[in-house]
Amino acid sequence: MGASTMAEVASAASAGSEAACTYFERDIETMPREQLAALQAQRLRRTVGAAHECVALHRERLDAAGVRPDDIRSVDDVRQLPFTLKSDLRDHYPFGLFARPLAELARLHASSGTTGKPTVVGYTRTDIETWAALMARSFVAAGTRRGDVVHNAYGYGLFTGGLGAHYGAERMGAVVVPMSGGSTEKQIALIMDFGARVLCATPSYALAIAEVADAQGVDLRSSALAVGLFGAEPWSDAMRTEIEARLPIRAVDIYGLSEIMGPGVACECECRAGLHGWEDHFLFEVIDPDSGAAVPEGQPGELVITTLTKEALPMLRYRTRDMTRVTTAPCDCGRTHLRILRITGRNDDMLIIRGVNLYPSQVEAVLVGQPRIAPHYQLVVDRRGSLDHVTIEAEVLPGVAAEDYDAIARAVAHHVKSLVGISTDVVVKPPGAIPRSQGKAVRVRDLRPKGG
Ligand code: DLL
Repeated sequence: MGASTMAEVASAASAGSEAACTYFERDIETMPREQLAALQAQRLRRTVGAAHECVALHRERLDAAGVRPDDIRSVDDVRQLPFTLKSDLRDHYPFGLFARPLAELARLHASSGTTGKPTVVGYTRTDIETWAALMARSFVAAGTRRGDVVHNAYGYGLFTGGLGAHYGAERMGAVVVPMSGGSTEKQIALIMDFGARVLCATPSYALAIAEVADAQGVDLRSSALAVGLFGAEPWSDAMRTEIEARLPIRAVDIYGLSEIMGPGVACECECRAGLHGWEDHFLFEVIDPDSGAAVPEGQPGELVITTLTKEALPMLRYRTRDMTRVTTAPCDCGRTHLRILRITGRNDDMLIIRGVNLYPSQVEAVLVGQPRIAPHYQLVVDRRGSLDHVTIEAEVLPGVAAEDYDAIARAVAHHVKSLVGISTDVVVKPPGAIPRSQGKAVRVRDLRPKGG
């Protein structure tokens, strides 16, 4: 960060200002879009060149498609490039897509899927520095200021959440508490004792923290907490409202994935009108997941990301499987980088129930905020005859009488039918019956026969 931007962050902090327009790297974050596109084109050409030169899989595919790095002249030329899939990483486990020899790397992370080998990602020292700067940018956009105590409850380890948030918070001048997930009672004591102003956690774990605090009689509403950077799993606006009712926090959405970098690929600013995708380092596209064709701006589709500066693991048109919409319309914060609207869910998590597409987050939006229902739920999917069927397992708030469960279940089924358009069974359970997460919540239990 240049001296001038450091001074900007510092002055906002010392004035105790709530200024909506504080940047980490003002010139880049507010760069005119034509200039941004020119920078992207130049970086894209370089990335394609490195991928072609150093990664056999990319070279084979680029050659087969007849694309040479010199053919890349504008950002639109990205459409000539072949897609990269998660299975490509698995098929070339562990290091087959790396563009640098292992000895030139500074760090490895990995994410374990539900099946098969983990996906391994690598970073050079420069990659780690870029990641820290983009996370720092995200922290500042979200409302974190120098000197804030950042309580980091993202898991440390192979998961990118913990270390990604850690380095970013340090980079922008915050004081990090490297808590990781779990030990919820201790988390609460330290949030109170250390005066944390910023909480980093999955949204489901933030709620679990609030719930345990209530049970312990600790009033987190009187804590110094003010900002939450929540991500790593889909969550609804209803969940945001619920978290903000239980914690004295402005809940901000942060997005990322290990294959592209980790947290900090995109983050909401204080306007909270979509997540700014950091376009000087990534090229974002939204495509029709079936045809692969670009969808018009503002239309829903699958997010595809090309890295523009990654050294160790350049990614060409990575199919994220995340469904969203984007807008390049100006944001009130002054940042020019496009905004990704809330991720509705992963393509893989979409259920097709008697012909109707259903994401768990749609059920969440109906469930959360219903009277007498707690914000914890799971969807159980099974097959009845040739049809898929969903049972919603929901949980009541403490103090609800057991004889009311049936009436509550009928009311929930009715709301889901009228708002989402599918018939479900609803099973209402007593408080605490739905498992709580310390990281990414498990929202779907799929009992359908495999391969069918
Ligand atoms: O979850 C990185 C991360 C850590 C992001 C902490 C934000 C905060 P992975 O484990 O590789 O990386 O999982 C990436 O999680 O493709 C999405 O499906 C989902 N995801 C991440 N952030 C969000 C979000 C991290 N804000 C996968 N909203 C992604 C919805 C999200 N889904």
